[in-house]
Amino acid sequence: MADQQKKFYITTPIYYPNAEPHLGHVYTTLCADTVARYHRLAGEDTFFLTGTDEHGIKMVKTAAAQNIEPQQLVDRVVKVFEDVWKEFEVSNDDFIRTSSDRHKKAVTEIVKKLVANDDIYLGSYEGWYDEGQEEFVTETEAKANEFKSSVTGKPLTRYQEPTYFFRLKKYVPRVQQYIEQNPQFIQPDARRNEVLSKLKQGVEDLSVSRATLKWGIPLPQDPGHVLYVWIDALSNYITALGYASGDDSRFKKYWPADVHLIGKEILWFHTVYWPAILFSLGLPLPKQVFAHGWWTSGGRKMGKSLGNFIDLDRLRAVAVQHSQDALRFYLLRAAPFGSDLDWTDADFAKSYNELANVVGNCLNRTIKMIGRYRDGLIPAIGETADLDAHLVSQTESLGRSLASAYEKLELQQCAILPIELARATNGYIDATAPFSLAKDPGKSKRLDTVLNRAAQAIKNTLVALLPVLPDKAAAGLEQLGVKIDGRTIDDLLRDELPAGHKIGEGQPLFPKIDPK
Ligand code: ME8
Repeated sequence: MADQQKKFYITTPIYYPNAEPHLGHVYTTLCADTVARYHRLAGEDTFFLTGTDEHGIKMVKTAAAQNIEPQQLVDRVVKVFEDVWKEFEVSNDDFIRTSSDRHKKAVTEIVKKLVANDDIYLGSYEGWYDEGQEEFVTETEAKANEFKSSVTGKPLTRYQEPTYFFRLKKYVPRVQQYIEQNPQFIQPDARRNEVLSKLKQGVEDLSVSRATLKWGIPLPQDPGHVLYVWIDALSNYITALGYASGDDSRFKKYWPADVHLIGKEILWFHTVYWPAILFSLGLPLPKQVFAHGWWTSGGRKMGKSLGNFIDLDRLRAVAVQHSQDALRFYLLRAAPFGSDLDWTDADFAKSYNELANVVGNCLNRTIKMIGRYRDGLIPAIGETADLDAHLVSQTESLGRSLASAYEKLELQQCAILPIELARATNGYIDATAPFSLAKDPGKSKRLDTVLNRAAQAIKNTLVALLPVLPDKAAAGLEQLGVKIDGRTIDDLLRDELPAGHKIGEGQPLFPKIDPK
């Protein structure tokens, strides 16, 4: 009997629809998209989720400033998010909105379960509140940051009100033990240490409701309160799968998530609150929470007033001028995955030139030579030489090194490894000099081998780039006459272009851009 198909479930944060998506949102979403595309191409049953986090005071305030209801605001901005993901060819399988009925119903059931476990109780809270982060901060933390948000720098607000609490403290020892015993749970490692040391400083129970707010999910046991807000938001990862609904077949198939991909500022919520909630629900924890770094622009925090904000219009302009795939490549290429990143036009140009001069050039010269010297037909291997061995082994091992890079979410490597093969192929072509071989009829068998090896190598480069450059890599493969036809990445890498295979016309994949 065939092995059961492996499944893979990846999520992005659900974004606040109080403003249009910008570079940060596009980054996380395209990174997750690349990983999802890889796992799909590997033949796994893949589920990729994104969505929007629509409750909370931020939405209420933004709506009030625009003289509209929160629902009108989120309906408008969520549409922008959905359209943008289509425009950027994001391959998400679902889009969860926290204001949707399916989410609200399931969250109500989740809260009932937490209440039934005696994990939610009524208390009263007075404290410093960070509105940007939607969390209370301790007195010590507030003082240390001069009563300003440690993340946004905005002044903290003083709140006192009756509120329901979730018994976070009760679960802390289990959460801590889980993190210690499962090194893969929080990645990168440095982030894991941050969470562990913060846990050791002590944790309070979590305020999870507001009596002063209407915009949110009413608590089933006390509808005068709405849920606020991390239980609502974090639950999206299971409500989207149909948990606590009539049909939980997707939940049974895909949970636990393989990766929650997030920015580093929301790591604490995903690795302390979320596990505690899941423990209370008696559910398994996600296999990994990966926190990536933050983008700055031109060396400074992005800001609308600073004029360095990489907004949608800017991203669209880049995509129109250089292609969406060039943008995708730059985002992955810019820094090791997990580190902070800085957007500069000079770096973008460098990364574009790498695509053009290494991959585009390798494909183009290989296709041209096979057209000119062999009428566009892949020649059979003829005379071999020592020089071939290195390229052959690099061509064959790419699949393994790529699998390991995706396994460890080394996304920069996922972009670079295929490029390195194209670079080696260019070196091989330079060293074997097919143009001189072609002049000597006695070297015809040697030329056969060189052309064959170069074609197999650029074919594998393009196959390996499919998750990173979905359009350009497919276009390049089409030029080589390769049909993807639902084959897996392993098949596509392993199946050589056979002797006699007809390749197509060469077209520059990454045209040179005139400097303006
Ligand atoms: O935090 N660099 O939503 P959000 C890199 N709704 N990534 C960035 C970024 C930057 N400069 N700015 C934003 C929320 N991001 C909550 C999440 S999840 C259950 C609830 C990305 O709209 C990054 O992924 O503020 C970050 O975690 C996310 O956008 C925050 O989006």
